[in-house]
Amino acid sequence: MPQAFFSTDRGERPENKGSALAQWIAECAKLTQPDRIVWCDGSQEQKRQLTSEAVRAKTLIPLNPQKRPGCYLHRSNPNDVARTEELTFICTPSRDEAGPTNNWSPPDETYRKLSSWLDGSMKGRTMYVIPYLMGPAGSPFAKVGVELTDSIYVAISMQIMTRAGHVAVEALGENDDFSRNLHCTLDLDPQRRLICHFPQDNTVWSVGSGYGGNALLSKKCFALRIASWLGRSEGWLAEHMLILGVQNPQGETFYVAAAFPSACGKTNLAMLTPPARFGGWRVFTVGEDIAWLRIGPDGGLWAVNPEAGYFGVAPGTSAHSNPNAMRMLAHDTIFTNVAMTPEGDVWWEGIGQEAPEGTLDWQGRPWKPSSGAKAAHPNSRFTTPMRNNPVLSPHADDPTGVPISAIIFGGRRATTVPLVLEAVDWVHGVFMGATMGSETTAAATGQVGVTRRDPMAMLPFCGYDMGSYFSHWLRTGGRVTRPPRIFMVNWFRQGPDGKFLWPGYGENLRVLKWIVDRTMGRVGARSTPVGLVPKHGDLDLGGLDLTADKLKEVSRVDRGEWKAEIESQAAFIRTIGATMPAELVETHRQLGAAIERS
Ligand code: GTP
Ligand code: SPV
Ligand code: MN
Repeated sequence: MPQAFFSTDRGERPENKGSALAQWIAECAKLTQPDRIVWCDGSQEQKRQLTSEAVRAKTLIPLNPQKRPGCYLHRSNPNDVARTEELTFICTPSRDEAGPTNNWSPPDETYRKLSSWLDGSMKGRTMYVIPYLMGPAGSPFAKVGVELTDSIYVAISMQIMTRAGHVAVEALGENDDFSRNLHCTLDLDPQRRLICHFPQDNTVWSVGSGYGGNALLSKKCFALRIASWLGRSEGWLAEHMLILGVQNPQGETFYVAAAFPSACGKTNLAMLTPPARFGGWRVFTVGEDIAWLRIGPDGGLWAVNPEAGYFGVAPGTSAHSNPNAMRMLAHDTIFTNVAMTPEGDVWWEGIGQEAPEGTLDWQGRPWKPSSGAKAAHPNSRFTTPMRNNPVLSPHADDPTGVPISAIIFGGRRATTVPLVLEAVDWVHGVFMGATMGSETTAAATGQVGVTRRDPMAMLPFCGYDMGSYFSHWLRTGGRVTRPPRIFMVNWFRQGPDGKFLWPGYGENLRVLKWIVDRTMGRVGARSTPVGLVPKHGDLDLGGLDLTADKLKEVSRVDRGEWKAEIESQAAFIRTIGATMPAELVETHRQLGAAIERS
């Protein structure tokens, strides 16, 4: 029998034993039979307690407190290092509701199968109850979720990633409208690993994994897959987007939301440091992974970041590429699967200096540069509160969100897609997002570097039929009276030597400047068959070491490459099938014809 008591410093627990929350927790405890139930109240005191417990259990390794105060290293099971898209399911009554791009399984059968795996699964373990609020307290955007987990790493991480504990219980009140997230690591056997979403029940059951988007259920599972479903019926959008504020030397601030696939540059763009030449410019982060967008009373699109922390990619982060991130990671951060130096500091590829002798790799084994293998896992990450970000926007906690002037889509493309393109109107912009491609990365298991269609960077995260999702975007365009302009960018085009042509990172501000100037009608553009591009001289490239040849190559719209792109888009449109909106099929036809004519 589970010893179902709530242990906490403050004795906090659902006041009403008969509440939907208390009942659901009791049901899950009856199934999983934990020895102990710990109610997470979100207090610093409890976080300290849990952290010491995790250190005793060797789940967290304290880093050198002189070099990284309040920082810890976690090493995940080597078989459990990234999201597993092939084990992620949308469980709707019919397959059509999940659509052709999602794995589907029927709800009843899936509940039965997972219940058999979960039966007694927390015996000898603690079940942590984490009530969390997504979005600023008091915001019309905000939603409550509750995650039950047997992982202390997940429990601690959730307190960084979300507004957890008391604030969420307060927001829920006597309401029964909360996302029910049950997570159990079982024995971390990939054969018994499944991440299942039941959108009709606002429920997620995740078993057999303890890492990232598989386990922090507030993130991809609730804030994207389930929330996209809720957004469709409630008339808003849940997107895989960063939100940034860019301030010009005149002191005007513009807000931009950008969707790039996993490990394609959201965190980096969201906290960009402008190049020296752009002294009067500043960038502020509202969000770096997820945006919830609603039409405001002014007819414009408004956005909040539902999260309160960042789960960001470590490799490639340096004082050069992202100085704000390096400052942010100096304290109170959990690092997962990075390398550790003999002095108890962290190290990863691209951190900006050589690894000292005696560095241990992400699995804790002695490592040498000559060993050929990476010291940090390519999907190694940091978990850090947004409060640590030195350029956090003063509006990050604003219940009304921020007004969006531009939406940017972008992928990782070695060829074809130029540095920046502007859509001629909303439908064209939705088409650009819907048909975009990107090369796969280490953020999910599977082959890296394969170009696939990743519509709006939501291929792994849309909780329902993709064609219906495109229609929702088109409908939103019909309702928004002051629509943001839509753009497409590509920081990742390569030269014949396989090197990136565009310097990226802080220099991306040059493109952002053109984008915000376009939204204000302060700069012109040139038409190409695939969209609008900067006129010669309009992109400020002063002080940049970029040859004319490279600039030409990074901006080139190549007829042959685009003919291949059109073919690949056509194949994708066929996959979507009958729910693909006719407007987008027609846009594709027109694009094909324009390229033929060019
Ligand atoms: P997720 O957290 O997986 O959603 O990733 P993300 O979209 O936030 O990507 P992130 O900013 O963490 O960047 C992923 C990788 O791309 C890192 O290794 C970065 O160093 C690299 N990167 C980011 N921006 C640029 C850029 O402008 N140019 C180049 N060449 N690389 C970049
Ligand atoms: C992504 O893969 O897009 C991430 C990391 O942001 S995870 O939380 O694992 O989904
Ligand atoms: Mn992401």
